[in-house]
Amino acid sequence: MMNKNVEAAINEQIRREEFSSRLYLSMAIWCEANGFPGAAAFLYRQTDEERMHQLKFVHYVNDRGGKAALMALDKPVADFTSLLDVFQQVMKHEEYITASINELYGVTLEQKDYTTGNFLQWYINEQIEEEKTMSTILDKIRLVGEDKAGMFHIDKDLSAMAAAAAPVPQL
Ligand code: OFO
Repeated sequence: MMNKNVEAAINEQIRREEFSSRLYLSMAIWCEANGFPGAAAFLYRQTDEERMHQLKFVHYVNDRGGKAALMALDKPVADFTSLLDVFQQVMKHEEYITASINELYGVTLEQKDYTTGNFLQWYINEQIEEEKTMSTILDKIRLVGEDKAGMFHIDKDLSAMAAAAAPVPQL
């Protein structure tokens, strides 16, 4: 049987991952409507990634004899001032998710649930990768500033990144 405190903390994380998926969907919609099809493709893929993160937790809880639970979600922000604004918010959100995964890891240590702590290593590594990717994108956007041609190239880059990325695993 799963430790109840760990189960509750993972269910909270399930909510955060599900919200991440919605937030990136909202950003993808804005990008698509504002002339950034590459950024939109990149963020639509991130939406699927986050759903996969959510499902991975759902299956883990259920497989260990617990019960995954869904919660109400907030309405994500829908308006952005620029592509820079979008990716600044992505970065801020990923930092928040990293902190929440670390907090969850802390709960598993407190509860001496080392099996779940071990399972969380995958998420810890995933966050390192995601923060790195987002910070690279953000650096590029900052570099071109308001330059329209530069922006066009960044959007093309994001499109290529989305096309080259491995398919999101179906869990
Ligand atoms: Fe699941 O939050 Fe980053 O990815």
